[in-house]
Amino acid sequence: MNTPRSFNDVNDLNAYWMPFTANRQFKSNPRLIVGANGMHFKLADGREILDGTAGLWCCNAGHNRPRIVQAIQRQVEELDYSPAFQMGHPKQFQLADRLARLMPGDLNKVFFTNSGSESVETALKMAIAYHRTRGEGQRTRLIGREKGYHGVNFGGTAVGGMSANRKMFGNLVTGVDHLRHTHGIAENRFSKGQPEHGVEIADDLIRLIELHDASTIAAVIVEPLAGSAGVILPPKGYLERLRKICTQHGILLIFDEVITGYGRLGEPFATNFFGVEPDLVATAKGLANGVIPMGAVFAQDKIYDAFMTGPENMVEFFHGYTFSGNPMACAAALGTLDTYEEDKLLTRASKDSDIANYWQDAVHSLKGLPNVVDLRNLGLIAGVELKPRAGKPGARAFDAFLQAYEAGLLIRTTGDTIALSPPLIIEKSHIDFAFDTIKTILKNLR
Ligand code: PXG
Repeated sequence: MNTPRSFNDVNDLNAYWMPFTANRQFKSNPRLIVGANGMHFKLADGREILDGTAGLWCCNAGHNRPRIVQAIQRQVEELDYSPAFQMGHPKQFQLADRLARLMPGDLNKVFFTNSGSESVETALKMAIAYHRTRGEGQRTRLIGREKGYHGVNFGGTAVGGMSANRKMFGNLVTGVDHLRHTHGIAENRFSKGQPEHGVEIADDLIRLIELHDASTIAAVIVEPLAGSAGVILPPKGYLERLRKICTQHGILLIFDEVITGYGRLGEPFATNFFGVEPDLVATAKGLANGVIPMGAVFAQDKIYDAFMTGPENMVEFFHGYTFSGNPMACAAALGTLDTYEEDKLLTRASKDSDIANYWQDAVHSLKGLPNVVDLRNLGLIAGVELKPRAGKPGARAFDAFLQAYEAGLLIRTTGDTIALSPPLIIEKSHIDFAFDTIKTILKNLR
């Protein structure tokens, strides 16, 4: 097979419209990945770079893990595809069962999708339909949060709260309102782990209930920890308070765990980590280690049961995807769960573990460097917030991204925040390299 090793022919770059990418800038100076192994990507020029972002928060077990590769190879020879509707194959049931066992509480029903965006749409539709099945069809309103990111489909864009993602796309889904975000509370700057201040922001939900009346609200959706908008942590007690208000008013609580799921916080899910059980959980990314697109929505038993009422020959939930639970994705996810289990990855960065403490110390060692205005961390996540250049938001952090790439480290930037979310197999030597590299860059970045 002919693996392209360079971008010699400029015309080659024209056809591909790249997602969430500055296309013209990229194509003028492309960055091509041709291989990966463990903690590293291999570039077209032969260099290796440390993966500080687990791909896009998804390769939690690191790259090219043998169990996952073999699981897919075996599957493709055995059963390539089976129809997702009115037919099943064994691995769907095995996988759902294993996942339900990982998730705490009553979140025992699992619906498969192909991405985080699809998981979000699925959860939102489940919430609205659930109320209708119970005779509360007037509960259609969805509440999201400012700075929230719930993927790019219409429902997720509507409940999301990043204006760049919303402003081009018209009215989106109507009947949506937003809580305020919890970013930028001055007293929380440079907090280690969960910040102390801001629990009262959860009371925004009471304000929205007073405005719209609880009887019109189907669900509240939040990321337990917001990744895309720049690593925004929930203040202590905040998620607990949201849960309490939702319960009091018959509103479903949806956690979007697309980035927090599968060990990112040192527990299988943020639901475990924070000890707060939502009614629905949207996941994707780490489920199949980013190797094959896959998502899963977890629903409490009571939600599934509410649908199981009509004639038994009738479809109960008119929703699903051609590739829901497809054999290759299920095989990859089962191989992923085996890998997580064997390497104990889902709890590797648990609170006060050696690696979580080392990570936290490394993050906060950046305090005092030029333009660093806040540092945030939880589990194996870090947010390094830089002061924006006057009139050029995002430019300083993007320069840091380019310099890090040249120096052998892959980071993500959103606005002027550097976000780090490495594979959970990271060792101390990698952490040293990543933060030494960032330190050198920040010392000299203008
Ligand atoms: N919800 C959340 C919380 C996410 O972070 C999605 C939904 C959508 O998932 P899909 O699989 O449809 O992309 C996401 C995706 C970043 C970054 O660097 C984050 C995401 C995707 C790409 C980059 O912050 N999150």
